[in-house]
Amino acid sequence: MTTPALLPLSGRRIPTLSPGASSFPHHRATLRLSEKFILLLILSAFITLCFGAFFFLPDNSKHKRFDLGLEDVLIPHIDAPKEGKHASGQPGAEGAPVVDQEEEESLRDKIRADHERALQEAKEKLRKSREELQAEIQTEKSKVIEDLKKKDVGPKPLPPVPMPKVVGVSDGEPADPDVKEKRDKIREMMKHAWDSYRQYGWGHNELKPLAKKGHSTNIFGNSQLGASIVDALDTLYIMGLHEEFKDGQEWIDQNLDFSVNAEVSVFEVNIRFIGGLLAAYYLSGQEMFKQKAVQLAEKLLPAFNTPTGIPWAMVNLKSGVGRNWGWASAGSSILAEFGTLHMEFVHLTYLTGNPAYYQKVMHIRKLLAKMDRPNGLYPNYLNPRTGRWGQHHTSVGGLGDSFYEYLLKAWLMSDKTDTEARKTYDDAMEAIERHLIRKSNGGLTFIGEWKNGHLERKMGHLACFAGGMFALGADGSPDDKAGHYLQLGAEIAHTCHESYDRTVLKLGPEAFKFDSGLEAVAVRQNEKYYILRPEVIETYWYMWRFTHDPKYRQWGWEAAQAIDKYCRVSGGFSGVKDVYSSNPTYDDVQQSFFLAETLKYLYLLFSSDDLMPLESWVFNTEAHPLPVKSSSGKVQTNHKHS
Ligand code: DMJ
Repeated sequence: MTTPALLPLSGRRIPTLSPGASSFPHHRATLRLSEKFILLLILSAFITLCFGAFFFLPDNSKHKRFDLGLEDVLIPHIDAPKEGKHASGQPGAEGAPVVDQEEEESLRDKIRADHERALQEAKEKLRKSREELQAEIQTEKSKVIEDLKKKDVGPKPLPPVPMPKVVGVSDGEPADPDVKEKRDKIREMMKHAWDSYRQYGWGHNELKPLAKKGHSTNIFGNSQLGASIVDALDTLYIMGLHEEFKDGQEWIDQNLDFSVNAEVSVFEVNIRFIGGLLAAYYLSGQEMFKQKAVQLAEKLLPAFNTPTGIPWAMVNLKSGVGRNWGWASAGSSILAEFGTLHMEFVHLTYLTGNPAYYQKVMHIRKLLAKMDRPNGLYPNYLNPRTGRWGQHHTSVGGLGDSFYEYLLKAWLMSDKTDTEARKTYDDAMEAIERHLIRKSNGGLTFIGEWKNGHLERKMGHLACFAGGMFALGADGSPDDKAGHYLQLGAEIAHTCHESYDRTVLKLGPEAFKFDSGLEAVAVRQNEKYYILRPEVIETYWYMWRFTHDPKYRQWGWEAAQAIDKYCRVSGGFSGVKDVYSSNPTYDDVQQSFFLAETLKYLYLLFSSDDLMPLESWVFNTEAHPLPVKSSSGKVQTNHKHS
């Protein structure tokens, strides 16, 4: 018998008959073929059925597991058989746990419902498009990464640096009971300012003492950074208001966050926040303040990314994008802003070991040293793109002031080793004396403003700080001119006192003239306001420390009384709009510098000199004390006053 040979699959199947089969009709062979096909079909249907049965019919073992699960769920119910639930009368049923059928059914229903819900969720997932699912997975992934990052990103560890022994933070209680009484009054004013802010403006930058709510300005980027808390901390500490200090410390620790989308003033944030935090750190020794100062300083660094390295006036804390004030001449940066970073940045490098801060401020100094100066004067405006001066305006008041102050203080803070800073200061003072300082017809020494080759005989309240600066810089001035500078300081103090004394409220105007018979009085309505500024009182304090002439305490007390009488309201202290009016209106702002500076200088004026001695501490332009650093770069730790 021959068997049909199988042809390659691609060929037709043609049976090859054995010789004995040659008589089979052709159609019979065809019939057999279709039978085979039908058989094959039946077979495959059967196999499919078996598979189906195997996979889809209920599985006993699964049932077993389900039952076990169910038993587990039921155990608590059957542990204690309930009355009437026994299969009474049945042998062996006595005491045996019997499950209520209804109860079992309800549990089964619950489990079924759970399964249904899970199935529904799975179906919904499957209905989503590939893109939607991918997006969901991506979101989940990023969330996990973010969570991990949050766990990892604690404050960067800072190198250990010697913490100075705090020098001269004594009680400073004056021996004279009358002076003590005055000092107590200043502390009470601070309490009123702080408590009011605590009650009505807590966490906001400043306070509206009449509206009794928070206040802010664009210098803080309209975000709630608690400027008054940071600015007030060291004053609270120096005054011994420790509960209040702790309260502020806690707020800073828990709430002060610089990862905010806020465009802030680099200068203001530096002098108020970095200065305030550093001073709080040095006074209290609390590491947290240092950490916060460094976190903030890192956010300011992108402001220096300009073609010249002269920083932008403003920087966005989140994006790092910088820009300048719209009102500044030809897109310029401001001398008093980019020139008032040195003290804080030197300390930042010391505390972090990161040279970037020091390099940035030294770069500014070097760049300025190379520039031509009209009449030896520094114009207030400098373009950070071109490195050229803007308008040739020079001022020791607004827009220029603290640049000169920081030259002198860089020298003092370096324990008088930064002689380059001292020389730059001396040269600047010489040019200022020659071109800006004059005596009025009535014999008052004033500092005018230089505008395009012309001297404007007007002095701003801000420029009154210079009396203190001249006194502070007297020792160490060239050609033994110490006496001359101390005298100049005294004359400026006198002029500024006159600007207060010639008003109705005995508070000084924002700017005053020495022209056409006018002597130290404001002319324009928009120069008659007093916004709780410190500069005149600051000068009284420095003059007091260097001369101990009682008139400075007297003048300081006059100012304190006037502030208490005309600026105090139930919700704090407010600026006034016209110091020449016996019925002034309020501006409804309690400035943060009132707590940082005005009240601090008043308190120090009525304290003994061993509180914050000037040989050991240098006050930044917001009155935040920073310790003197010796030539080795270390913060001074031992001092005769300690
Ligand atoms: C303070 O913020 C600082 O003293 C700054 O240097 C200029 N003046 C204000 C207060 O008047």
